[in-house]
Amino acid sequence: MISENDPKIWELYKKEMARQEGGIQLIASENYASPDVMAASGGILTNKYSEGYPGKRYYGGNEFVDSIETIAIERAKKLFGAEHANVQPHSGSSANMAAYYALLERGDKLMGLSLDEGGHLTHGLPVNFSGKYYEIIPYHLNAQTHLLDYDSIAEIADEQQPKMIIAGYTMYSRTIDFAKFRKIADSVGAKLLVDMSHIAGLIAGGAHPNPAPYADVITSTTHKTLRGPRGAIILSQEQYAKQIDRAIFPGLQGGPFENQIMARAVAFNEALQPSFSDYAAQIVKNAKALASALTDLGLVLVTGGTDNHLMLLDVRNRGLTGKEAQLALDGAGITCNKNTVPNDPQSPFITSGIRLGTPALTTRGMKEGEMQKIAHLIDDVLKNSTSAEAKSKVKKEALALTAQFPIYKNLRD
Ligand code: DSN
Repeated sequence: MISENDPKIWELYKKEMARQEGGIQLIASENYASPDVMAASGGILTNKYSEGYPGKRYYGGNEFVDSIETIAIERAKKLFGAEHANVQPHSGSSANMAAYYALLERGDKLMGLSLDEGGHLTHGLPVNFSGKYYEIIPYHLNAQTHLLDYDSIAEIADEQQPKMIIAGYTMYSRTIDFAKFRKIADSVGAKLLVDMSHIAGLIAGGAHPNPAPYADVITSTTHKTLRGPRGAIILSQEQYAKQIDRAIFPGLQGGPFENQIMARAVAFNEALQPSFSDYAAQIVKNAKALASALTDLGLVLVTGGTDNHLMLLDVRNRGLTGKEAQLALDGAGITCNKNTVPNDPQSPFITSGIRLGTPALTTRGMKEGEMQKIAHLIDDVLKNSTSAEAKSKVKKEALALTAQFPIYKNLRD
């Protein structure tokens, strides 16, 4: 019992539990994993060493772990229609690192969307390993529409002849055309890597096109829209199976976290159920409802709306930076993250925008009606960001709203 043996930590854990239960959680990359997923993640598989792969381990006692990992692999393949799955990456960054390590040579040209326009650290930030070990060729969103500009991507690819092109983003609210990316990659003989971390749950539930028919390799975290435990997977065509597996182990990792792999298996099973498609569809409906309610209130959304689970709010017309907006919302029980907008004059630590996403609220059972209410709460805070009274009023309303949609009520105390 942590409460008795380590009360200091337990008190903080209880506060975090109350925060997750009582707050309006709009961080687009977070979700509420099921009790089954969390039980697996915190279970006895945490005790086991299993370097290697099912049937080929360096330690004894892996007969049951082998079966669990094999089930996780089979479920991942089925969920996304992939030829090969590696379920061992500890994180999305490890997964991307392994994919590059498997398919590129150091110094090769790697082409991805620049971070300040929606890319990821591992897609080529100069201070990240990706920016240090590979020659990064950034591509950009269209300066007017802020949409992916496939013609410009094709031109840059033609000029630069990259070895790999990355599709997949941390902040892009529109559908990605994987067929167009395949065509561009083929035109220059590049590999196509899709980092579907953000949209994996939408893809699993049929609410976004599946990259599997087009990509050479797909990487994904498992804890975002997919609603599994923290961690990642790599899917690939069979021809890359050996290279990918060797890149993860022994290339980059030692013992896999079999507790997390079991939790991934449980999450994949949940995502294979028909109800998960309803969940994925509702995430998108909720995002569209939130986007449209915010727009009606005079707030500005980059690209004017969303096709998926997230949106980017440019808060400059409220006289705020992204950092100020995030802080003000935090003070009112609404959690989101500051985010750069295209051509942001502010630094990534200040920013001019906030990113909002609906996966977690949708898991709670909220629907379009609640999104309307939440848009008003956000608007109230952004209009009165320095008023403690206004924030306290919104916080009470947020608590009342979330109380109607309990998430872990049976796990408390
Ligand atoms: N940190 C993740 C996100 O919030 O999008 C990306 O790794």
